[in-house]
Amino acid sequence: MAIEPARLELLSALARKVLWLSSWTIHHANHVRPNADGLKVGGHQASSASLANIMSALYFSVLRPEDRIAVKPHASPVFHAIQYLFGRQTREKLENFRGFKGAQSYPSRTKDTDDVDFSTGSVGLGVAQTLFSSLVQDYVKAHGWMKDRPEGRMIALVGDAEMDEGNIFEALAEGWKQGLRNTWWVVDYNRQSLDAVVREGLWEKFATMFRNFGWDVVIVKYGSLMRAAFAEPGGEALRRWIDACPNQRYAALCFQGGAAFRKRLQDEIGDQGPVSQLIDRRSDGELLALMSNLGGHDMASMIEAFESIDHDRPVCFIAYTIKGVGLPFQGHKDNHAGLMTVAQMEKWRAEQGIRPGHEWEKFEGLSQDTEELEAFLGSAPFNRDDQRRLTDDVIEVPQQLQFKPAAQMSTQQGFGLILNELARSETKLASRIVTASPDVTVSTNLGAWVNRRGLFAKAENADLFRQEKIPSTYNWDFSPKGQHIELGIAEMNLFILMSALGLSHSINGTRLLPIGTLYDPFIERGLDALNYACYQDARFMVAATPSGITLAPEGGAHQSIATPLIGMAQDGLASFEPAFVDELAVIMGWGFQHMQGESGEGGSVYLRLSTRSVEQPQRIMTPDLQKGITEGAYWLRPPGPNCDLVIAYTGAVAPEAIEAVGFIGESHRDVGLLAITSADRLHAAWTAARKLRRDRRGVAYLSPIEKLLAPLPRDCGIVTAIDGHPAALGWLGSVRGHRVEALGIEHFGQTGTIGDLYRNYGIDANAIIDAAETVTVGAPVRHRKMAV
Ligand SMILES: Cc1ncc(C[n+]2csc(CCOP(=O)(O)OP(=O)(O)O)c2C)c(N)n1
Ligand SMILES: [Mg+2]
Repeated sequence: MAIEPARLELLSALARKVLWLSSWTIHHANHVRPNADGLKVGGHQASSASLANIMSALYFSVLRPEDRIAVKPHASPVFHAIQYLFGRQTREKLENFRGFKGAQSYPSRTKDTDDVDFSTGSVGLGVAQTLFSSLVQDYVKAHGWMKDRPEGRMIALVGDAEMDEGNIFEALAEGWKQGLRNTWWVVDYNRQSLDAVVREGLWEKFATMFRNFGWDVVIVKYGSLMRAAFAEPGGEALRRWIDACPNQRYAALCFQGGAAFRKRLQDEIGDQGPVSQLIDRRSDGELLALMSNLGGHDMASMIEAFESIDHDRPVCFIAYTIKGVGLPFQGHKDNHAGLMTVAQMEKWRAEQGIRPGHEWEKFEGLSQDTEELEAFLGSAPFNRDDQRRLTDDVIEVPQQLQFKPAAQMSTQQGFGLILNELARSETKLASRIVTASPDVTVSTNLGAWVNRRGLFAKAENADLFRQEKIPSTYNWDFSPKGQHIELGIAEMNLFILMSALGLSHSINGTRLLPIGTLYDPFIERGLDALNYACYQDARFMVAATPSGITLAPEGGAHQSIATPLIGMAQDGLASFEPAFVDELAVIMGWGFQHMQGESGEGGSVYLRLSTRSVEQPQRIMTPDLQKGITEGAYWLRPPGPNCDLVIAYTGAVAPEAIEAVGFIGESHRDVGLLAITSADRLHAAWTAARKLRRDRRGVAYLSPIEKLLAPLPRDCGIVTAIDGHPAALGWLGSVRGHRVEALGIEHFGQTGTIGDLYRNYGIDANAIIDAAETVTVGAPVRHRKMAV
């Protein structure tokens, strides 16, 4: 369907404006804005220019309000320029591009103010996020929560070198398994990465792969000028030459200009009558315009390509582009961080009829009528709804989550029991929980939940073993009402799915409470995706189990050391490591609320759990105890007035800490036992309290850990113990200046019984006793635990 000439003219004019504004934004930040450091802030003019036309086509004509877009990191200035033209971005923020509180270097859902759908920056993640967001939309629709909202298309603008990131392929395979729809990936095929020119022929392989996974592949190679030239006599020879020209050569010629193209064409095609005439008819400028008129830079070609899609299957558009198109360094392999000089910018400004001092004016230099342009922008389908960011009510969480108690249990088992009780209940909370796991559903104790709530798939698929009456503990029925999403083993996919599910309230207007389970060490496998999920303020709960060396015989290779520190350091993630199941129930209840908290207050939750079965305390869960558990610590045995030793422990080593206190108690009367459920929350509140006291002198507010340690005498020693890196608790000594011996794990990899390993790495009861002696002045401890 041919596009109307008047509309084409307006769109092309706006695309030129977007290229100008995005380049000017970067130029301004580097050459105009006073910069006390004297440093260039950069901004990737070439990388941005590549997408100016494609994104203009999308935003000004193709997109609808329900569509959600992940923009390639370096196209951030293009995104902001488009929002500026729409009236959603301020000139102030553009002038302050890459500055403090200015428009962000890479599109940021949380830090930008102009309606970024997905934060990008770490290449590959935004791309996969669109795929998982589409699956989440299907999930919401299948559960009957879309109401009358139309389905959105999830669209990623992808750099061609971005496709080197493995997580994209992991997502692609998962998407195929789940029957992906409504997803468009638009590849900016400029054949350049950061350092280099993209390997010849790689994209043919990719195109085949996409088709194999059921995607429609649309290649937009030639612009309309090119297509018109191909129709002229000799045009076919020109097309053959273009097709045969290697990436690097084409890029170099685009940089060198029309005269270089002419010489090359003459040398290689020779004097062949019609094609020579075709070339000779054009000036150097016209020839360059023709040769750089690749599909991605041609408005008519892009609009046609987008509008030709009449199905909801996933589509990969491969749009040929030139990196830095229209700028003096177009096509140069070193252009990635290249900036136009002041002189080059001056020349380009004048060529476009933009008067000095009028650079920010929306329609400066355009010949079209201003009112017509404004009206056109105002009527863009993308702007039909006032509010693209949606929301949903907060879901009520009961005061106490139930579980069937047992005298001996592990926290992992407790997690399964708590979810089982939730699965039995007919609450809104239970209906909005979605679980997912990368092939460790059963081994992380989600089995009972899945048995009751079923697996999610768009089509019913009964468990064949059950149909055949073969006994099995697990019911593996798939249906559109199922509430568990079973993933393949890729942990990156788990975290990107958590990110997509955890933004559903904002994207689909339906709040979901996602819970992902995985083995604790594999958090590191998906860490960047976890980081980005938190960065976009997605809300989810991760149960990571088993953890530490406590998983002992299951394999040295699966032991995790660093995760308690990751949990502390990860912004937007509250981390807990309970020892007992009643603590876990309190933490999960708090977690479901925290996941629904306002932006800046709420966040996601990480539970570091264990398979070690430990004796459970028989106690009443008082409000005070609940408070201690969620704030991060409480006294399991409070210190007296003459306390000279505190044992502070976290998680699975609770029995060793309790045992050590028993032995030590024979010679030291006054020993405190501090149960730490969240080093992360304690540390965060302590930091915040110090800041508050610095900022508002005279404020006497103490954080929970300061209050807990306040009664201890100055010469009291503290021994900390955790099945993880000792630094996770070692900081406790800085709170009030107590001496600390921090026990934990710094090496891993050996199998054995829990007893063997605790002894070997020094977190058993005797190690705690030895450490206690080094921090106390009193009599030595007489008894040790006998080796068994
Ligand atoms: C995970 C990750 N690794 C490295 C980078 C640094 N980086 C930014 S862009 C880029 C290459 C971009 O090439 P391409 O995707 O082709 O985009 P283009 O600049 O050509 O538009 C690299 C390596 C990054 N942002 N994220
Ligand atoms: Mg590229």
